[in-house]
Amino acid sequence: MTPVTIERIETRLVDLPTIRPHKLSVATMHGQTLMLVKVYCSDGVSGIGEGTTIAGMAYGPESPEAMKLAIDAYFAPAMIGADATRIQALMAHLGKLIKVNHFAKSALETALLDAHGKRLGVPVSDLLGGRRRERLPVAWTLASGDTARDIAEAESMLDARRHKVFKLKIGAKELKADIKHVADIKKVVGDRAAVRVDVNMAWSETQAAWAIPALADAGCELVEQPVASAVALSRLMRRFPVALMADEILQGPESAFEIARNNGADVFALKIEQSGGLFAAQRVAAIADAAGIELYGGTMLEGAFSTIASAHLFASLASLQWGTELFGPLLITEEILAKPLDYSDFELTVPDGPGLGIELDEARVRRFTRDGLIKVTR
Ligand code: MUC
Ligand code: MG
Repeated sequence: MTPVTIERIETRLVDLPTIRPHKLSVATMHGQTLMLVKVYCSDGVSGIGEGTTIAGMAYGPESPEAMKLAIDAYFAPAMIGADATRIQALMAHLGKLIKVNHFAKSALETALLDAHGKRLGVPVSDLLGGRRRERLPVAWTLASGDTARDIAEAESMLDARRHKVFKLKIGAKELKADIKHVADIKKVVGDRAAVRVDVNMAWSETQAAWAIPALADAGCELVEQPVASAVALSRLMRRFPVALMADEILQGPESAFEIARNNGADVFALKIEQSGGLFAAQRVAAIADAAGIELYGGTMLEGAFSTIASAHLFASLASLQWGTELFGPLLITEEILAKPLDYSDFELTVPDGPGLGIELDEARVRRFTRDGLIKVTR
């Protein structure tokens, strides 16, 4: 049998506005940039992957521009001519040639899985062992920076049956102001919705030790990445009646193992990009399961391609105790797919077509593409 090889790789940056400013402790986002990569194979099949981060370089180590450059200059030349069907072997080879660059690796692995699923006529979830669920619960982040506006947004999400779990972004203001913000929102939504917070590493350990009990009293059930240090997070564990979640400190299987070994979190925010791809995220999930750590399907506020790649993985996991936050496409004003995703009844339907099961609306996306396409061929 002639091997199926990679013939051409295209990358592009797509700049899209957000529906409102999205305020995190580290930055305020007004738009989102998707780095889309398309891998063309010798059998005529192609696949699309996405690398997306939050607020340029304010959140993670790779900017969209850096992901694109790394693919154009380093990954693509090493991939052209390689067997497109031996995805794990190819990713292991690339791992030896190129250090870290987790987001770029996740984008490329997604594109290869999308293509291979299309080639075999199966969804990506089948390539990951098969889905255990068709629909995923999806949380929404309230992050307008204004309590009244967040309450109005929560009410409209509940009315539309879109979300009944709300993550509040805190850490930019004084502790007391943040706690009041959380308490005010929880008071209004009551038992109709769960309230969680993400501090994005903004607090010192002593600030966290003071604030977490007050958040628990306010009805908050989960505190995500309150401090920057893994050691400090592990010292905060088991002191409060709320779950503590690791996000930024979770950078793939090795860090997952270290956190687990040090009893460093109750919950992992599992992210395909931060982990270094879908297979790496699958290994993070296995470590969590073995250590008795619970799982939450996280997001980098990605567009449809990385969101749906994540959905295929999350649908295949044995445990997903805290649901997901795969709402990224809903934060963007523009629809980039030929057929929109199904968000309904507080959940997202995992597409069941071949590959990712979604199709890019090329004409639409071209309008938002920065500087045109870059192609790398042999
Ligand atoms: C993060 O820190 O978890 C996820 C949801 C959101 O609003 O921001 C992201 C990143
Ligand atoms: Mg987070």
